Amino acid sequence: MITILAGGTGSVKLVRGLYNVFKDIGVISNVADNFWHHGLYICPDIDTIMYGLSNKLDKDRGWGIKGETFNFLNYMKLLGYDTWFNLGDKDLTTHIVRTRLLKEGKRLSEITAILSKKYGVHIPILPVSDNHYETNMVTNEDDNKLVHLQEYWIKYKGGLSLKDIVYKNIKQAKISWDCRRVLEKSKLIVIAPGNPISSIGPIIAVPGMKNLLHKYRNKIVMVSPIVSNRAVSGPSEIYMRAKNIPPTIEGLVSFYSKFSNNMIFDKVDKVEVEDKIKSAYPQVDFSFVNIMMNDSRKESALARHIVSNFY
Ligand code: FO1
Repeated sequence: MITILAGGTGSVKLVRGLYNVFKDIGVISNVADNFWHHGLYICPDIDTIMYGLSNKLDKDRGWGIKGETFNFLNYMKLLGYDTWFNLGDKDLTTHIVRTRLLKEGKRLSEITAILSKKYGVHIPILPVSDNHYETNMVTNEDDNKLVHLQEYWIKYKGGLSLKDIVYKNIKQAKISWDCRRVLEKSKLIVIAPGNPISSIGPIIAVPGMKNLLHKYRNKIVMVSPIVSNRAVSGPSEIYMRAKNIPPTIEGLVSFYSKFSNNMIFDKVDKVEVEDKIKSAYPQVDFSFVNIMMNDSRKESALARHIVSNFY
Protein backbone atom coordinates (compact mmCIF):
# COMPACT_ATOMS: atom_id res chain seq x y z
CA MET A 1 0.00 0.00 0.00
CA ILE A 2 1.07 3.59 -0.68
CA THR A 3 -0.13 6.35 1.65
CA ILE A 4 -0.11 9.94 0.48
CA LEU A 5 -0.03 12.91 2.84
CA ALA A 6 -2.17 15.41 1.01
CA GLY A 7 -3.82 18.79 1.25
CA GLY A 8 -4.90 21.47 -1.16
CA THR A 9 -5.18 21.69 -4.88
CA GLY A 10 -1.51 20.79 -5.60
CA SER A 11 -1.83 17.38 -3.94
CA VAL A 12 -4.85 16.00 -5.77
CA LYS A 13 -2.99 15.68 -9.08
CA LEU A 14 -0.49 13.26 -7.61
CA VAL A 15 -3.20 11.39 -5.71
CA ARG A 16 -5.06 10.94 -9.01
CA GLY A 17 -1.87 9.82 -10.79
CA LEU A 18 -1.04 7.25 -8.13
CA TYR A 19 -4.61 5.98 -8.15
CA ASN A 20 -4.43 5.54 -11.94
CA VAL A 21 -1.20 3.58 -11.94
CA PHE A 22 -1.30 1.71 -8.64
CA LYS A 23 -4.80 1.57 -7.04
CA ASP A 24 -3.75 0.31 -3.57
CA ILE A 25 -3.42 3.76 -2.07
CA GLY A 26 -4.69 5.64 0.96
CA VAL A 27 -4.77 9.36 1.59
CA ILE A 28 -4.13 11.14 4.87
CA SER A 29 -5.78 14.53 4.50
CA ASN A 30 -5.07 17.86 6.05
CA VAL A 31 -7.97 19.11 8.18
CA ALA A 32 -6.63 22.49 9.34
CA ASP A 33 -8.33 24.34 6.48
CA ASN A 34 -11.72 23.11 7.76
CA PHE A 35 -14.08 25.77 9.02
CA TRP A 36 -17.67 26.54 9.98
CA HIS A 37 -19.51 28.78 7.53
CA HIS A 38 -23.26 29.52 7.39
CA GLY A 39 -23.70 26.81 10.04
CA LEU A 40 -22.02 24.17 7.86
CA TYR A 41 -18.77 22.30 8.44
CA ILE A 42 -16.62 22.68 5.32
CA CYS A 43 -13.58 20.44 4.72
CA PRO A 44 -12.05 21.70 1.45
CA ASP A 45 -8.99 19.44 1.34
CA ILE A 46 -10.97 16.26 2.05
CA ASP A 47 -13.54 17.25 -0.57
CA THR A 48 -10.92 18.08 -3.20
CA ILE A 49 -9.54 14.53 -2.90
CA MET A 50 -13.03 12.99 -2.85
CA TYR A 51 -14.17 14.94 -5.93
CA GLY A 52 -10.79 14.40 -7.64
CA LEU A 53 -11.05 10.62 -7.33
CA SER A 54 -14.71 10.48 -8.34
CA ASN A 55 -14.07 12.56 -11.47
CA LYS A 56 -16.30 15.36 -10.17
CA LEU A 57 -13.63 17.96 -9.46
CA ASP A 58 -13.59 21.23 -11.37
CA LYS A 59 -10.06 20.79 -12.65
CA ASP A 60 -9.71 24.38 -13.89
CA ARG A 61 -10.35 25.90 -10.47
CA GLY A 62 -8.79 22.98 -8.60
CA TRP A 63 -11.67 22.90 -6.09
CA GLY A 64 -15.42 22.36 -6.03
CA ILE A 65 -17.55 20.41 -8.49
CA LYS A 66 -17.45 20.76 -12.27
CA GLY A 67 -20.52 22.23 -13.97
CA GLU A 68 -21.43 23.90 -10.68
CA THR A 69 -24.20 26.49 -10.25
CA PHE A 70 -24.35 29.16 -7.54
CA ASN A 71 -28.06 29.78 -6.89
CA PHE A 72 -27.66 29.33 -3.13
CA LEU A 73 -24.87 31.90 -3.06
CA ASN A 74 -26.89 34.40 -5.08
CA TYR A 75 -29.80 34.09 -2.67
CA MET A 76 -27.50 34.46 0.35
CA LYS A 77 -26.30 37.70 -1.23
CA LEU A 78 -29.91 38.82 -1.72
CA LEU A 79 -30.51 38.29 2.01
CA GLY A 80 -27.36 40.20 2.90
CA TYR A 81 -25.13 37.32 4.03
CA ASP A 82 -21.40 36.76 3.37
CA THR A 83 -20.65 35.35 -0.07
CA TRP A 84 -16.86 35.53 -0.17
CA PHE A 85 -16.58 31.73 0.02
CA ASN A 86 -18.00 30.28 -3.20
CA LEU A 87 -20.24 27.45 -2.07
CA GLY A 88 -21.75 25.82 -5.14
CA ASP A 89 -25.19 24.20 -5.13
CA LYS A 90 -23.89 20.66 -5.71
CA ASP A 91 -20.96 21.06 -3.32
CA LEU A 92 -23.42 22.32 -0.67
CA THR A 93 -24.95 18.84 -0.48
CA THR A 94 -21.67 17.42 0.84
CA HIS A 95 -21.47 20.08 3.56
CA ILE A 96 -25.11 19.61 4.59
CA VAL A 97 -24.76 15.82 4.85
CA ARG A 98 -21.44 16.11 6.70
CA THR A 99 -22.84 18.65 9.20
CA ARG A 100 -25.93 16.54 9.76
CA LEU A 101 -23.84 13.42 10.49
CA LEU A 102 -21.53 15.43 12.80
CA LYS A 103 -24.59 16.61 14.73
CA GLU A 104 -25.72 12.98 15.00
CA GLY A 105 -22.43 12.34 16.83
CA LYS A 106 -20.34 10.69 14.12
CA ARG A 107 -16.58 11.31 13.87
CA LEU A 108 -15.11 13.11 10.85
CA SER A 109 -13.31 9.88 9.85
CA GLU A 110 -16.58 7.91 9.80
CA ILE A 111 -18.37 10.68 7.92
CA THR A 112 -15.59 10.91 5.32
CA ALA A 113 -15.82 7.14 4.78
CA ILE A 114 -19.61 7.39 4.33
CA LEU A 115 -19.36 10.30 1.88
CA SER A 116 -16.49 8.66 -0.05
CA LYS A 117 -18.52 5.49 -0.49
CA LYS A 118 -21.53 7.45 -1.72
CA TYR A 119 -19.31 9.26 -4.23
CA GLY A 120 -17.90 5.92 -5.42
CA VAL A 121 -14.40 6.43 -3.99
CA HIS A 122 -13.07 3.09 -2.83
CA ILE A 123 -9.76 4.04 -1.26
CA PRO A 124 -9.47 5.31 2.31
CA ILE A 125 -9.45 9.11 2.67
CA LEU A 126 -8.40 9.60 6.27
CA PRO A 127 -8.62 12.95 8.05
CA VAL A 128 -5.34 13.12 10.00
CA SER A 129 -7.36 13.86 13.13
CA ASP A 130 -11.00 13.82 14.19
CA ASN A 131 -10.36 16.90 16.31
CA HIS A 132 -10.92 20.38 14.94
CA TYR A 133 -7.80 22.52 14.79
CA GLU A 134 -7.18 25.26 12.26
CA THR A 135 -4.53 27.20 10.43
CA ASN A 136 -4.73 30.80 11.57
CA MET A 137 -2.83 33.77 10.24
CA VAL A 138 -1.41 36.14 12.83
CA THR A 139 -1.82 39.53 11.16
CA ASN A 140 -0.43 42.93 12.01
CA GLU A 141 -4.02 44.28 12.24
CA ASP A 142 -5.80 45.14 15.52
CA ASP A 143 -3.25 43.79 17.98
CA ASN A 144 -2.23 40.61 16.13
CA LYS A 145 -5.75 39.70 15.04
CA LEU A 146 -6.05 35.97 14.16
CA VAL A 147 -7.71 35.21 10.83
CA HIS A 148 -8.63 31.75 9.57
CA LEU A 149 -6.63 30.63 6.50
CA GLN A 150 -9.75 30.63 4.27
CA GLU A 151 -10.68 34.13 5.33
CA TYR A 152 -7.13 35.39 4.92
CA TRP A 153 -6.69 34.04 1.40
CA ILE A 154 -10.21 34.33 -0.02
CA LYS A 155 -12.04 37.10 1.86
CA TYR A 156 -9.02 39.40 2.28
CA LYS A 157 -7.25 38.07 -0.86
CA GLY A 158 -4.00 37.67 1.10
CA GLY A 159 -3.96 41.45 1.55
CA LEU A 160 -3.44 41.64 5.35
CA SER A 161 0.15 41.93 6.42
CA LEU A 162 1.27 38.62 7.87
CA LYS A 163 3.29 38.20 11.06
CA ASP A 164 3.11 34.46 11.71
CA ILE A 165 1.02 31.36 11.04
CA VAL A 166 -0.24 29.14 13.85
CA TYR A 167 -2.22 25.91 14.12
CA LYS A 168 -4.85 26.89 16.69
CA ASN A 169 -5.89 24.08 19.09
CA ILE A 170 -3.40 21.60 17.64
CA LYS A 171 -2.16 20.59 21.11
CA GLN A 172 -5.53 18.95 21.75
CA ALA A 173 -5.54 17.10 18.41
CA LYS A 174 -4.90 13.36 18.27
CA ILE A 175 -3.74 11.37 15.24
CA SER A 176 -6.60 9.10 14.23
CA TRP A 177 -6.02 5.35 14.77
CA ASP A 178 -6.71 4.66 11.10
CA CYS A 179 -3.88 7.02 10.14
CA ARG A 180 -1.45 5.34 12.54
CA ARG A 181 -2.44 1.97 11.11
CA VAL A 182 -1.97 2.89 7.44
CA LEU A 183 1.31 4.69 8.11
CA GLU A 184 2.63 1.56 9.78
CA LYS A 185 1.43 -0.90 7.17
CA SER A 186 2.29 1.15 4.07
CA LYS A 187 5.39 0.15 2.16
CA LEU A 188 5.73 3.70 0.88
CA ILE A 189 4.56 7.10 2.18
CA VAL A 190 4.46 9.99 -0.28
CA ILE A 191 4.42 13.62 0.78
CA ALA A 192 2.41 15.29 -2.00
CA PRO A 193 3.58 18.58 -3.52
CA GLY A 194 1.29 20.65 -1.31
CA ASN A 195 1.93 23.91 0.51
CA PRO A 196 4.46 23.01 3.26
CA ILE A 197 2.82 25.39 5.75
CA SER A 198 -0.93 25.23 5.07
CA SER A 199 -1.36 21.76 3.53
CA ILE A 200 1.36 19.36 4.74
CA GLY A 201 2.63 21.33 7.76
CA PRO A 202 -0.62 20.93 9.73
CA ILE A 203 -0.48 17.13 9.23
CA ILE A 204 3.13 16.93 10.45
CA ALA A 205 2.36 19.20 13.41
CA VAL A 206 -0.26 16.95 15.07
CA PRO A 207 1.32 15.80 18.36
CA GLY A 208 3.16 12.51 17.84
CA MET A 209 3.30 12.76 14.04
CA LYS A 210 6.87 14.09 13.86
CA ASN A 211 8.15 11.06 15.79
CA LEU A 212 6.15 8.67 13.61
CA LEU A 213 7.40 10.21 10.36
CA HIS A 214 10.98 10.28 11.64
CA LYS A 215 10.66 6.57 12.42
CA TYR A 216 9.37 5.87 8.89
CA ARG A 217 11.75 8.33 7.11
CA ASN A 218 13.36 5.60 4.96
CA LYS A 219 10.02 4.75 3.35
CA ILE A 220 8.96 8.38 2.89
CA VAL A 221 9.39 10.24 -0.40
CA MET A 222 8.72 13.98 -0.68
CA VAL A 223 7.68 15.49 -4.00
CA SER A 224 8.73 19.13 -4.24
CA PRO A 225 6.10 21.90 -4.56
CA ILE A 226 8.94 24.21 -5.63
CA VAL A 227 10.56 24.33 -9.09
CA SER A 228 13.42 26.74 -9.93
CA ASN A 229 13.04 28.25 -6.46
CA ARG A 230 9.43 29.30 -7.16
CA ALA A 231 6.26 27.68 -5.81
CA VAL A 232 4.49 25.72 -8.55
CA SER A 233 1.17 27.29 -7.47
CA GLY A 234 -0.54 29.05 -4.58
CA PRO A 235 0.80 31.05 -1.67
CA SER A 236 3.59 28.68 -0.48
CA GLU A 237 6.26 31.36 -0.79
CA ILE A 238 4.32 33.91 1.31
CA TYR A 239 3.52 31.34 3.99
CA MET A 240 7.06 29.92 4.15
CA ARG A 241 8.48 33.43 4.59
CA ALA A 242 5.97 34.08 7.40
CA LYS A 243 7.39 31.01 9.18
CA ASN A 244 10.99 32.13 8.53
CA ILE A 245 11.60 29.26 6.14
CA PRO A 246 13.35 30.40 2.96
CA PRO A 247 10.94 29.68 0.05
CA THR A 248 13.67 27.90 -1.86
CA ILE A 249 14.72 24.36 -2.64
CA GLU A 250 17.24 24.53 0.17
CA GLY A 251 14.59 25.79 2.61
CA LEU A 252 12.31 22.95 1.58
CA VAL A 253 15.01 20.27 1.95
CA SER A 254 15.87 21.57 5.41
CA PHE A 255 12.14 21.62 6.40
CA TYR A 256 11.52 17.99 5.36
CA SER A 257 14.95 16.44 6.02
CA LYS A 258 14.00 14.94 9.39
CA PHE A 259 10.99 13.14 7.91
CA SER A 260 11.97 12.09 4.44
CA ASN A 261 15.07 10.30 3.22
CA ASN A 262 13.91 10.45 -0.40
CA MET A 263 13.15 13.65 -2.27
CA ILE A 264 12.02 14.23 -5.83
CA PHE A 265 12.81 17.52 -7.57
CA ASP A 266 12.31 18.70 -11.09
CA LYS A 267 15.01 17.96 -13.65
CA VAL A 268 15.70 21.69 -13.98
CA ASP A 269 16.90 21.73 -10.35
CA LYS A 270 19.38 18.85 -10.64
CA VAL A 271 22.48 21.03 -10.91
CA GLU A 272 21.52 23.27 -7.99
CA VAL A 273 20.69 20.32 -5.71
CA GLU A 274 23.81 18.35 -6.64
CA ASP A 275 26.20 21.30 -6.45
CA LYS A 276 24.85 23.23 -3.48
CA ILE A 277 22.56 21.10 -1.32
CA LYS A 278 23.24 17.37 -1.53
CA SER A 279 26.49 17.28 0.49
CA ALA A 280 24.79 18.77 3.57
CA TYR A 281 22.15 15.96 3.53
CA PRO A 282 24.06 12.69 2.99
CA GLN A 283 21.12 10.65 4.31
CA VAL A 284 18.75 11.96 1.60
CA ASP A 285 18.43 10.26 -1.77
CA PHE A 286 17.59 12.91 -4.38
CA SER A 287 16.01 12.06 -7.72
CA PHE A 288 15.05 14.28 -10.65
CA VAL A 289 12.12 14.00 -13.06
CA ASN A 290 9.55 16.27 -14.64
CA ILE A 291 7.27 17.12 -11.69
CA MET A 292 4.99 19.66 -13.42
CA MET A 293 1.66 17.81 -13.65
CA ASN A 294 -0.18 19.93 -16.23
CA ASP A 295 -2.25 17.05 -17.60
CA SER A 296 -3.33 13.54 -16.63
CA ARG A 297 -0.53 11.95 -18.69
CA LYS A 298 2.04 13.85 -16.61
CA GLU A 299 0.25 12.95 -13.36
CA SER A 300 0.54 9.25 -14.27
CA ALA A 301 4.14 9.61 -15.47
CA LEU A 302 5.25 11.07 -12.12
CA ALA A 303 3.25 8.41 -10.28
CA ARG A 304 4.91 5.67 -12.37
CA HIS A 305 8.35 7.08 -11.54
CA ILE A 306 7.49 6.96 -7.84
CA VAL A 307 6.15 3.41 -7.94
CA SER A 308 9.00 1.98 -10.01
CA ASN A 309 11.79 3.71 -8.05
CA PHE A 310 10.56 3.64 -4.49
CA TYR A 311 7.96 0.90 -4.00
N1 FO1 B 1 -10.86 28.77 -3.09
C1 FO1 B 1 -10.93 30.05 -3.52
O1 FO1 B 1 -9.91 30.63 -3.85
N2 FO1 B 1 -12.14 30.72 -3.53
C2 FO1 B 1 -13.31 30.13 -3.17
O2 FO1 B 1 -14.36 30.77 -3.17
C3 FO1 B 1 -13.25 28.75 -2.76
C4 FO1 B 1 -14.39 28.05 -2.43
C5 FO1 B 1 -14.29 26.69 -2.12
C6 FO1 B 1 -15.43 25.93 -1.86
C7 FO1 B 1 -15.34 24.59 -1.54
C8 FO1 B 1 -14.08 23.99 -1.49
O3 FO1 B 1 -13.98 22.67 -1.19
C9 FO1 B 1 -12.93 24.70 -1.76
C10 FO1 B 1 -13.02 26.05 -2.07
N3 FO1 B 1 -11.88 26.80 -2.34
C11 FO1 B 1 -11.97 28.11 -2.73
C12 FO1 B 1 -10.55 26.19 -2.24
C13 FO1 B 1 -10.00 26.14 -0.80
O4 FO1 B 1 -10.07 27.34 -0.16
C14 FO1 B 1 -8.51 25.70 -0.82
O5 FO1 B 1 -8.25 24.82 -1.84
C15 FO1 B 1 -8.05 24.92 0.36
O6 FO1 B 1 -8.66 25.24 1.52
C16 FO1 B 1 -6.53 24.98 0.48
O7 FO1 B 1 -6.12 24.06 1.39
